[in-house]
Parts: sequence; structure tokens; C-alpha cells
Amino acid sequence: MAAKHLMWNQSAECMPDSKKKELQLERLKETVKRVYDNVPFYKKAMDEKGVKPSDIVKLSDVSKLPFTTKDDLAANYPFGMFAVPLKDVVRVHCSSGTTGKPKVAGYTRNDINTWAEVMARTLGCGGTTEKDILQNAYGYGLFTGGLGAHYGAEKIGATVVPISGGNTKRQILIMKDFGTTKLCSTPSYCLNIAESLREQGVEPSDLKLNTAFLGAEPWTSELRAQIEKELNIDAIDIYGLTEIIGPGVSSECMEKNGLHIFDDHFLPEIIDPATQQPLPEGEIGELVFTSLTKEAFPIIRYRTRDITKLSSGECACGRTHVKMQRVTGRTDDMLIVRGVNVYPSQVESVLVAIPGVEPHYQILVDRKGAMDLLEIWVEVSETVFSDEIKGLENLEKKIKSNLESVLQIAVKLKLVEPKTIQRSEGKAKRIIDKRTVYDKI
Ligand code: DLL
Repeated sequence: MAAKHLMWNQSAECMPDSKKKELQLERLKETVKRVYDNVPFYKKAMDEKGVKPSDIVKLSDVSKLPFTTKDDLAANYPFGMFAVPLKDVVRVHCSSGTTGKPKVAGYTRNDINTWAEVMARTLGCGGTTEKDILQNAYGYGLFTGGLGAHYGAEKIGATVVPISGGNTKRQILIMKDFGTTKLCSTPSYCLNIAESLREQGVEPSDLKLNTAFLGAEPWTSELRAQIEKELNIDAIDIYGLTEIIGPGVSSECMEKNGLHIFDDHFLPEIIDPATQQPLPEGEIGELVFTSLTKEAFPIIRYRTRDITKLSSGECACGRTHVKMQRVTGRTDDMLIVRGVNVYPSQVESVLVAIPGVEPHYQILVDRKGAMDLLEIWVEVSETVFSDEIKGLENLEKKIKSNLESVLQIAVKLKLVEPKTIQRSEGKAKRIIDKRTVYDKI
């Protein structure tokens, strides 16, 4: 694995800690001053907290600053959080918000360059070079995945195939004919592609694919193992969000042991979501980011709702960026069923560990009277499904008992035929919570 320690920007990625902290502080001060002077929301929020830009004298002073939440973005929709005039904004992207209005991100020309830089680092983490043919199956458009990966790959000089998501048959044709070496997609779409390859009798050895950059939704290490085995590739977890820049906030390296946060551009903190107090390194909580270099849409202490923990210290790859653990879920992704917290990732890790079960599942929550019901639909493989009833019953028992012991709650399980559950072409929709519908009536 010659590409193991390849880096796009070694001096930034391996910066000694003291130098990094100096740079972060300098950039934090600039950012805070810029938002105070240019974004009425921040002036008001800082005045209310009694904090002035000049109060930021050391890095830990970040905790004096107000948080930004998605409700704040909604209240300032669409362009109210921008710190530059619109004439300097060369691009906008959006992501769907739960309130119905999208969250809007703006970029200056410099922001686009910064984004390409952090995405080049991301793709470099998985060994991408100008010799690669990179098939970009993230959706192009308002979603940040497509153009984010595109600019990063072009910056490296790889040959980009901007195929976008969907049309799986064509994805496979191109993968074979063009000799694609790198794939960018969501993990669920990668699984979909792998399944179609299998159906078409295409073996991994018929392809030149060696690495996939998978992100935009939570996935488990068990699913990684399955994708890697099935496609005979390295699968790298990449993370980001529209509000911070898009993809390119953090990425795993080939060590696959935590994601390097590009912390010369994005300052991370972990807080207790209940008390909103910062937590010490190593503790699990909500990830919060302050942008350090963004011009159009700088953001202070943005509450991502993503749950993870941080760790510092040099990685075996040589990078010194602070690492975050794989995000297993969001605070608002967590289902509370009869008072018990349930994350889709728990369901996924149980299912992927059982032979004969496909990692395609749907979680349905409903309410009968005062009682919450948790139903999980699970797809089984063709061979298991056509097996005798006894075999199916045994499998059903096993899945149910494994799920119940992990989730600590009674589950109604339904085994369904292969291909029943809708395949994803982007972010998979795994939860149908009918209770919210009832609650609104
Ligand atoms: O999903 C940006 C992206 C594109 C990341 C392509 C990686 C690859 P949004 O649509 O704004 O942006 O969604 C952001 O998706 O807060 C997480 O909850 C989730 N998410 C993103 N990457 C990961 C990941 C893009 N690797 C939201 N693991 C974030 C778990 C992820 N969750």
C-alpha cells in the first residue's frame, strides 16, 4: 500500500501543536471580529452575552461566545448570516432543514478555494493522486457532496467523472469501461452499487476500484467491513455538513481509526447537549464547530447535533489534526421508544453481523393508544428466503433476540423478500416515525 502516507498538504496536516494553536487563535480572533462587525445576529448575540471581540485572548475563550443553532439559521433565512455583500458570494448550497426551509450556505471565491483544499486533503487521506479516475456519485446540485468532491478531486488533478447519484447501471458500465479507481458516494449508495455488481456477475477483479470515500450519513464499522470485503477496496469515512462547508470537515486516513478534523479551518468542541457545557477531551457529546477561515458564511459555535468524541495526539499516518470518532447518530436522529433511546446504527450493527441478512432495513415507529411500537423490517438474502420455513423461523428468532438484547426493548420483526426495501441513491431514509404525524393531529 504505497499510498498509505501520501498527503495533499503535509505542512498543514502535520503542523506541530503549538504552531497550530497559535494559528487557530489568530484566525479565531479575526473571525469573531468579522462576525461582530458584519453580521447583526452575532453582534446582538454577543452583546446579550456581554462578550466583545477583544475578550478573545486565548483559544479556550471560544466558550465565552454564543452558540449558533439551526433555528438561528432559519430565523435569518436565506442570506441573513452572510458576512459579505452578495456581490462577493459566488455560490450557494443548501441542505434540507427539519423546519421545511433549507439551510443556506454562501461561498466567496476564497471559500471555494478553501473547500477545494480541505476536500483535496480528504481525498489525499485515501491516497488519491493525479493518476486516479474518480467516479463522483454524490449528487450534484444544491447538495454539497457533488461539487465539494468535484473541486477537491480536480485540485489534486485526478480525472473526475461527474456522474452524480443514481442510474446504477450506468455507474457500473462506466466503472468497468473507464477503469474507475476511486468512488465517492454515500455508504448506502455504495451498497446499492455493490449489490448491482453482484447481480450482473461483475467480480471485484473485473474492476480497478481500490478506494471509496463514503459519508453524508451515519454508517457502522460492520458495514464498512462488508463493503470492503465485497468490493475488495478500502472504504474511508468522510464527514461534513453544509453549515460548516460541506464535505471536507474531517476524514479518516488509511489507519481507519478516527477522522482527522481539518482544525486549521474548523475549530471543534464537544459539549454536553443537556447543560451546553464544554466536555473534556475523550468524553462523548455533541460536536460544535467554529469556522476559522470562512468569509461569506462564518459560523460561531455551531451545534451540529452529531454525537462523537475527540482525541488529540499524532496518528500513525503522521497527521496531527485532532481526530473525531465516527459519528454514530445525531441527537435528533435518536428515537425514544417507550423511554428507551434507539439509534439506527445499533440496528445496523446487529443486522450486518448475521449471515443471510442484507444490510437493508427500515425502522417503523407507531403508537397504539399510549404504547409506542417499534417494528423493524429486514431483508433476507435470496437463498435464505427460498429456504424451508424452519430455517426462516430460526433466523427470525435469532435476529429478534439479538436486536432486543442490544436495544433493550421489544421489537416486532418482519423479514421481507429481497429487494422489498427501497434502495438509496443518496442519503438513505431508514426511519419512518408515524408518531409525529399523530402528535400533530
Ligand atoms: O452530508 C456533507 C457531506 C457530503 C458529507 C458528502 C460527506 C460526504 P448535509 O447534507 O448538510 O451535508 O448533512 C450533514 O450529515 O450533520 C451528519 O449528521 C451527517 N453526516 C455527514 N457525514 C457523515 C458521516 C453533508 N461520515 C449531516 N458519518 C451531518 C455520519 C454524517 N454522519
